[in-house]
Amino acid sequence: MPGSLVSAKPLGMKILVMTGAGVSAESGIPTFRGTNGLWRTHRVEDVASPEAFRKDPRLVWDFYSERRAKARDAHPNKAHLALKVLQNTIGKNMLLVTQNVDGLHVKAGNTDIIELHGNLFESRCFNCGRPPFKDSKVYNEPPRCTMCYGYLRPNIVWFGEQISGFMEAVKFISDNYKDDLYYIAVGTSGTVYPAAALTRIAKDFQVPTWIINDETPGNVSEFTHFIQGKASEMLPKLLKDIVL
Ligand code: BV8
Ligand code: ZN
Repeated sequence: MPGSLVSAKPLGMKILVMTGAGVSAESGIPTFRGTNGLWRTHRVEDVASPEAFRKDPRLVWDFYSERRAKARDAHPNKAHLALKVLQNTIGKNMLLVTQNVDGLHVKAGNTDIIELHGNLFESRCFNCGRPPFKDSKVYNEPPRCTMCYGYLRPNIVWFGEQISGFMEAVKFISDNYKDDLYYIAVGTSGTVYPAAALTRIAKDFQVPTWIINDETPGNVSEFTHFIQGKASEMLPKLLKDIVL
């Protein structure tokens, strides 16, 4: 295990964890850009933007219903569970930020999660301002809003849409960078912005930046430590020094 966090004071440590699709790969959820990635079989512009939805709401709902069904039956793996144990141990000194929409961190029991790109198990109205609501239904055709009869949409942040919670994550870095703060990314190619910008921001605050990834990510130079390997193996090992 190249390096470990054991030098840090476990209980004084603060950790911002940023997860991407790779943390859920071993739970059977396809990633986006890896082998068999979702974007290999679907063009982003056809299924993950408001324009795509306007053009073909049925195609978009087929894409998200299929992912909802898969994620509904998926279970957290050891990487998700290690983050739950970490939160049990250091509580508010940990902030979990995810790009994932699969809900597996919630299933693992983590709370106060920043879901930058929304949540597959919520829907909202594409037309009126009706707030998001819990929805794990799989639809054969695009559902209608009971308030305005417009189309419902998954409560997911599509390309070209503003993400949520990003500034909260930046604030956690600026509030804590002087107090033994670590930034750990897990299973992300660092391709999508502004989520990927968080690594750069942590580095600019001289925070040690770690990544666990099974391949070298495109933004590897922004990390002080790169641990190559599977999230479910490497993350529990990396965290064991803090949690035990
Ligand atoms: C915005 C919801 C503006 C959809 C997602 C040109 C240059 C730079 C940026 C842009 C550009 N053109 C446009 C942009 C902006 C754009 C963007 O970043 N595009 C990229 C593709 C170039 N961003 C946006 O549009 C964002 N919004 O900018 O709005 C704005 C501002 C103000 C006001 C209004 C508007 C919105 C981005 C959000 C898009 N939505 N998700 C859905 O999920 O269906 S993004 C999508 O990518 C997922 O959320 C996913 O999580 C995310 C990032 O991907 P990763 O999680 O990193 O997954 P990936 O497959 O890429 O990588 C997985 C990694 O894991 C791999 O490296 C693999 O090796 C590794 N791995 C696999 N298995 C394992 C593993 N590692 C360890 N263990 C394993 N077992
Ligand atoms: Zn409506």
